[in-house]
Amino acid sequence: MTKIITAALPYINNVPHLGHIAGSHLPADIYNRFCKIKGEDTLFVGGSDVHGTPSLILSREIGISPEVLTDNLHKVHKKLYDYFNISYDNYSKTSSPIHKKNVQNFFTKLDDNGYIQEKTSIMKYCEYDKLYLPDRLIEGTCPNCGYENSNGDQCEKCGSLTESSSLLDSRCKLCGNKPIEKEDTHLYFSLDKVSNEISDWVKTKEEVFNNITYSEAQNWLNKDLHPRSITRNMTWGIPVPKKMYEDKVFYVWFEAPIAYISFIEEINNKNLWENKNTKIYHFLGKDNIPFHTIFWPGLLIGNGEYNTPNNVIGYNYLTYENEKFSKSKGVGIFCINFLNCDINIDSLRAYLTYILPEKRDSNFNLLDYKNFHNSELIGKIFNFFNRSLNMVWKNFDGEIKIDLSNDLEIISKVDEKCSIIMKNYEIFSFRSALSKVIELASIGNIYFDNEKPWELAKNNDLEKLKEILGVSMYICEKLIIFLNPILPTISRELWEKQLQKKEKIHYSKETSTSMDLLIKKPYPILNRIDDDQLQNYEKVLTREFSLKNLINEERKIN
Ligand code: B3M
Ligand code: ZN
Repeated sequence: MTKIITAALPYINNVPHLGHIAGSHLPADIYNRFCKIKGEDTLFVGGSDVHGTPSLILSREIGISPEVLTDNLHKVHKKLYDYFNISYDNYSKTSSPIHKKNVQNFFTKLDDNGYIQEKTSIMKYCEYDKLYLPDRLIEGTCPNCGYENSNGDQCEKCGSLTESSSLLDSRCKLCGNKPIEKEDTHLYFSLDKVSNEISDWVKTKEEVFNNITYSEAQNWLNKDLHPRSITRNMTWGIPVPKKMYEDKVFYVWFEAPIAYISFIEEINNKNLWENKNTKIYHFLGKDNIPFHTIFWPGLLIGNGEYNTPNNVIGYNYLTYENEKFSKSKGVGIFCINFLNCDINIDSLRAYLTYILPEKRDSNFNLLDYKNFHNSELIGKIFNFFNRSLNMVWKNFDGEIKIDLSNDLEIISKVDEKCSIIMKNYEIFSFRSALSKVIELASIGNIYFDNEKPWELAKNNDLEKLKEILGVSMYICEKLIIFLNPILPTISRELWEKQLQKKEKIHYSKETSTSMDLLIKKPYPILNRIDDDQLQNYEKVLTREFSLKNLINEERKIN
């Protein structure tokens, strides 16, 4: 059995902000790493969503072609996900040749299966810009909630998917003029024809989807699923392989999900997606849920060749100082600034996990980050490592070889906590998994305080001392294993360098009471963050940057 894990494909019209990391890349990465410590086979893919109007407009603004723009911004994105240690097996882009072929074949199959229809309708046309206006270039009042600056494809405020033709009093986003109406013929995917299958499929996910995913999907099913247009009047995109449509490209939301399949094919066999033993997990933010629970399964069902996803793990929003992160409004922390900041990335990942917007929106706050780092990570977890390792080093030259079958009471308490942590990871409750890991460290600290090994050392009761430290190292090992998905660098260093373990980090349910370790001389793992440092982080991280300069820099490097 292989698990395919994906994170939503970021649009390539800016650099990512922390909300993107917390809302898809990081949780997908945590899950991938968790599966690995269970010894499972996974492929984790993602990539840049390069097509669509926003990147086209940006390229015009900067005065370069959309290819040059997105190729270079793609590199910046890739660099940042590497920096955050996102363990992609393939981070690709939707301009890849395999993807183009796959999208065209996917479409042809849908067409052959009778799920594509033509529809002539009145489109918005801007006489000033001489352009049929794609959804993204139209704004107007949302027919659902009345929000005045709603986009033509999805209302930012209520999240409903609108067709631009349904917007009230629409305006051209480029020039602000009112577009005229002009006839044009487009291709539509007959979502209505698969609506029963989609609804049956969503029903099977009642106990599987998290609350936000299930309720968003249900909201959608309660509306009429009608045919959705999948072609656009543009040149930047994947050409439609059908007579009379050669000058049109596919709508980004039609082709982007197919990229998951393409990115698997780039590094493995596409058949993997068709194999009934493969399981598929999509991680994404709230606004992407309808596309992944309705539209995408609809496309897969219509195509007929591929498996539908096993789970869609949707996230709420991360806000920054209580405002929504927004690339366009410049609110929040732009990941590009991390490249000039000496913040410890594992510790930041841990904080993001601690506040992951799983059940509701959550707020990123630097002071809160500092407190978490100092009191939870250092005060509880690393404090326990330090005190245990130091005593092993000082009293036994780093060697602990002992049978712990007399300590089953504490060991079973630890194992019980481990099963709870496993369960939490298993059901994608990563916040709670981390809280339970912190509780496990507290079990260790309380044990240590009660047993007072420093007194045993003073009284030279070495046998008893060894036993207490043996139990402590048992807890340390478990901590390292369960910290690995969240703090991959530190946990690996502890495992390989500090504990000098040869085998990979791996969790096994069976309790093994024999402890046989030879550790290296302990060294400080993480330092506390003080107020000056925090101020400095804030200054660096919220720094404004020019996208144009960034892209020009990137072009120079390459
Ligand atoms: N690019 C939307 C977004 O970045 C879109 C996701 C595609 S996932 C297939 O939020
Ligand atoms: Zn215009």
